[in-house]
Amino acid sequence: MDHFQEVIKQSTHHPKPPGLVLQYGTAGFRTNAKHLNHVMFRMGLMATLRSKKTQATIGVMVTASHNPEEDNGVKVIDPMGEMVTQTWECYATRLANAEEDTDLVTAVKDIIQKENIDMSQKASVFVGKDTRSSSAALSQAVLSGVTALGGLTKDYGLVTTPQLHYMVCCQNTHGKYGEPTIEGYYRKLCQAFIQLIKNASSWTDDQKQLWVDGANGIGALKLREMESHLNNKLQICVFNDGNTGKLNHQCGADFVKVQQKPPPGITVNPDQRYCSFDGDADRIVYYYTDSKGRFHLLDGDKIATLISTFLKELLTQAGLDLNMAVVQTAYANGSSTVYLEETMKLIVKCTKTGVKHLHHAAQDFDIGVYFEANGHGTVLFSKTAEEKIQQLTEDLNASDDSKKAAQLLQNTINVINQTVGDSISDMLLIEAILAIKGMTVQQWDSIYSDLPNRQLKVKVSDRRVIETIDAERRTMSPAGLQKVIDNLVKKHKQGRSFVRPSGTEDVVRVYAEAETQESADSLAHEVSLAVY
Ligand code: 16G
Ligand code: ZN
Repeated sequence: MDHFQEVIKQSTHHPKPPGLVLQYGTAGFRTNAKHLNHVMFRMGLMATLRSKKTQATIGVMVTASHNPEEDNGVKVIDPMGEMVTQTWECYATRLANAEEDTDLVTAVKDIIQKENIDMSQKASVFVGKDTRSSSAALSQAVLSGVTALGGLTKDYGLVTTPQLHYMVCCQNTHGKYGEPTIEGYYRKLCQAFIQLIKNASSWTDDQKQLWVDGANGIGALKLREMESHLNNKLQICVFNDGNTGKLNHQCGADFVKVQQKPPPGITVNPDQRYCSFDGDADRIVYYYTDSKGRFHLLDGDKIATLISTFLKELLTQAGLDLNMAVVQTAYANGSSTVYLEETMKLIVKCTKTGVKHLHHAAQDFDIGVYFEANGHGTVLFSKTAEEKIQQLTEDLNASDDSKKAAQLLQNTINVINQTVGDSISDMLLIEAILAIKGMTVQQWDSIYSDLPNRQLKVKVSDRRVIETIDAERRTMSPAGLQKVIDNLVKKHKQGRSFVRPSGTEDVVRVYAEAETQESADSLAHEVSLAVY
């Protein structure tokens, strides 16, 4: 068959380093960029097959998110803008590790047969890349893979990960979700933002100002592109904009969250709002320093709390009977869970780490707010929820109050990127909520107080011996480990701890929280000794 000959021919330009074994992990493939050319070509092949199978456009994003500049990676995006399904993750791993040309063709044929793919179907693949120096060549390799199997490509060039998810969803919903262009994305989000804050108590010029750490990456670039669409309603001051600094180096959401401090080199003034994006702009955390110079982090848990509180108030005001839940992972600060369940009376679900798990769980509700503590998250609205909200905005018999609430809900739907966590979209929603509520970042922070916590990593000979259950909150093996952890936890007031093998690094992660920082630190230390 022509296609397979073409695959073999083109594949010689993207040779696989012999013996190299990679796995499609929590967020795709991720490793040093020099090992990835063949993987990119093969993901181009896979996306084409997936497109033929689903008869829809598929996305391929070249990025390694918050990893260092010398790494790169790739994520495959399914028709509705979500992460590719699990069965296809296995195909991805198989394709990436196929040793030579014939093995590669066998792997391709296996997928065609298992999935019963009609190869005469058309295929269409959208490709995007982040600002890494290796991304240009790697995204070319993806494009070659698509072409080798006769697929059509659209190269979006430099985009954030969530922008590419958005384009794929727009394309496959025939414009119902929006226009599949960068301009269309800015227009939709910014118009919704402007509508949201239309009746907000007026912000002073100072309050309109938001300082954004662009992680020296794509987010910074895209914020600048978006600026003109905001009609000066928000003044975004970007630092770590990539002009001098290195991508993700001493900056970005991951740095700020893990180090619990602002990126060096900027003066964090009290009473100003700051936020940090990560390298592909799908995560966001906020922070400020108080008058005593103490640093305060508002992570994904605080963001989920702000958003779900806002939405719950609107639902009550609108008189809409829609169920809402907040989805978290084991990393969610214990105080946030207690606050959401006991004070807000919201349903709280806990899933395994990794966006796809949270996303999936959030789909079970009319409104599902999901956030990982690290700042990745969004809000999902069911079709029913969207319809009921829409109807209420048009209901001639509805009270002004409930109509106003419905209108705000409608604009919230439009400002949020429902396909995946999105720094830009989350930022606009958070800014709008603060403006509408006339809330300062300090007031937001004081909704509840985080329990002191500590994260550690432990290097072990084989991290896979650790098996977890109960959304990673408990270990099942090695035998006896959980009992030891339980006994250690008992020694600390408000203590909680868990361990899990990382999905992105060859380490075991340890999390501990307790009443005081000292206690959290020693609990984390004791548990890591038990793992070692
Ligand atoms: C990936 C995940 C992120 C998760 C992290 C955990 C996506 C898009 N990203 O970056 O959600 O928090 O992995 O890493 O799913 P770990 O397994 O090394 O702790
Ligand atoms: Zn990211």
